[in-house]
This record gives sequence, C-alpha cells and structure tokens, in this order.
Amino acid sequence: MTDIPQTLTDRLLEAESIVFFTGAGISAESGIPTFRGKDGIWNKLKPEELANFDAFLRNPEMVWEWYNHRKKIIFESQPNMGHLAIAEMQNIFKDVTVVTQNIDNLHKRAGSRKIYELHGNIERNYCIDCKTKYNEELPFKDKIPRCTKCGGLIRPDIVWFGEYLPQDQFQASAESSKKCDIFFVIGTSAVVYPAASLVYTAKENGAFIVEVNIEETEISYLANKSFFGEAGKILPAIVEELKKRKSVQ
Ligand code: BJW
Ligand code: ZN
Repeated sequence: MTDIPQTLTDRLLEAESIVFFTGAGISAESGIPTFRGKDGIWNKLKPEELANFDAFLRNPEMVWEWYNHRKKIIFESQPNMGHLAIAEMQNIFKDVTVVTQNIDNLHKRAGSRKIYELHGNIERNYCIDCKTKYNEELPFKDKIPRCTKCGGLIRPDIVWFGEYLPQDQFQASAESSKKCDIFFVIGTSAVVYPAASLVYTAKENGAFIVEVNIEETEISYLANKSFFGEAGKILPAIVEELKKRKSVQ
C-alpha cells in the first residue's frame, strides 16, 4: 500500500489547476512496451532506422511492418488503473489537463477530456504528398498503404525525430504548464525535447512538481515530491486519499 503524505494531499486540495504530463511508462501496465530502460523497445530496435522520415523513405515496408505490429498491441490493450485514476481526477479538480507524449489514445479511452498529444496518434495517418488524412481502413497495396487520390506514400501521424511537434498542441501544453498549480510527471524518462522542457516551464512558473516513476529520471532533482513505483498503483492511491479527505472536509 502506497503511503500518501498528508502534506501532499493538503497541497493538492488547495489546487485548482493540475497538469498530468505522461510518457510511455503510464501505458506499460497496459502491456505496451516503453522505449527506453530495461524492457524498452530501443534496446532491440534502432530509433534511427525506424523513427525518422529518411528511414521511412528508404524502407517504408519495414516501417509499416513495425507500426502494424504496434497498432495490434495498442488496439488489443485497455486503459489501466493509472489512466483511470487520472480521468477520475476530473471529479475532484476544476481544471485537469493531460499532456501526453503517447500515441496510444488510452487517456481518451479512459475518459480524460482535455488532452494534448505532443507526438501524434497512431489512429491517424496522412499522405506525405497531398496531405489527405486516412483515419479509417488504410488502402494497403503490396504491404505499403498508398494514397487513393495521388498515389503518394501514406505515413502514420506520429512525430519522428527531427520533426516539429504539432504547434497548437505544444503551445496549449506550454500555456497549461505555465498556469497550473500542480504538475505531475508520470512514466517518462524526460529525455526527449521539446516535450521535456515543459517540466522546466512548469517549475519556473511556480508549479509544485510531483513525479511518479519506477526509477529516478533526468528531472527527479526538480520534483517537490517523488513516488518511485508503478503509476497504476500510486495514482489510484492518491485518488483514494483525496476522496477520503474531501468527504470529511
Ligand atoms: C514507469 C512504469 C510504470 C516504466 N509506472 N513509470 C541531440 C541529438 C539529436 C537530436 C536531438 C538532440 N537533442 C535534442 C534533439 C532533438 C530530439 C531529441 O529530443 N532527442 C533526444 C532523444 C536526444 N527531438 C526531436 O527530434 C523532436 N523534434 C524536434 O526537436 O523538432 C525540432 C527540429 C526540427 C527540425 C530539425 C531539428 C529539430 C521530436 C521528438 C519526437 C519523439 N518521437 C517519439 C516517437 C517515435 C516513434 C513512435 O513512437 O512510433 O516519441 S521517440 C519516443 O520517445 C516517443 C516518446 O513519446 C518519446 C518519449 O519517451 P517516454 O515517453 O519518456 O518513454 P521512455 O521509454 O523513454 O520512458 C519510460 C519511462 O517510464 C521510464 O522512465 C521508466 O522508468 C518509466 N516506467 N514502467 C511508472 N509502470
Ligand atoms: Zn495523396
């Protein structure tokens, strides 16, 4: 049982606006592999061969094979207790924002409403030439989907290395990070930029930083409170504690 200190619940109960900044670790308990760390996929596969535009142009078949594999894992997965606890926070706080680096849609499926997606979404695709969107069934031809309008290659709507993040999503995330009272950093190694810069934005603007991770990270030194353990255990424990406190207030 995770011990939630009263000083933290006091602080949380005074807060109006909360940001949950999440990474692959929150979905690990749904069976979706992380990128780095002990069981991370980058231990076996090289990001430079799969997660950039040149790699895609060089070998679209290999990149699509990899995404089809990941899609299958993601579509068969379910939101876990961590995602559900974050969604439940909407019943406790006025303003809850989820800023996620994940592409798996699990926050939405868990019921979170205000979500900014920094690195795209695996359910969306587009033609690299005419930009037509393909969000339903993909027109695969010889293992590669091709645009039905112009014949161009279709790619997943995911931000690869060296590509700009969707500016509207990043701007809105930065605004929320600036004005929030509490900023949770959950299940991210916080090594990928500019996403990780949001932790500094929040800190510089006075937010109380709470980290939830199974191990120490690059930003642990910034945290006002760190929980080292699984998000799917710690977040529900925080929700339970908050509910208990609210019912006696
Ligand atoms: C648990 C848990 C449990 C486990 N409970 N916790 C130097 C050299 C080269 C490039 C750069 C450089 N410095 C900066 C850059 C730029 C680059 C970058 O940051 N690189 C660094 C990695 C070095 N950034 C970019 O390129 C970005 N774009 C950009 O900068 O644009 C400007 C520009 C434009 C034009 C030219 C030049 C610049 C884009 C970044 C895009 C990232 N995309 C990916 C997707 C890959 C493809 C795909 O998914 O299909 O996004 S990479 C990958 O990392 C993915 C993730 O969203 C992202 C972050 O990973 P995350 O979520 O933190 O996961 P992990 O695995 O790292 O960590 C998991 C954590 O969970 C761990 O800490 C565990 O302990 C923990 N955990 N179980 C709680 N149960
Ligand atoms: Zn096209």
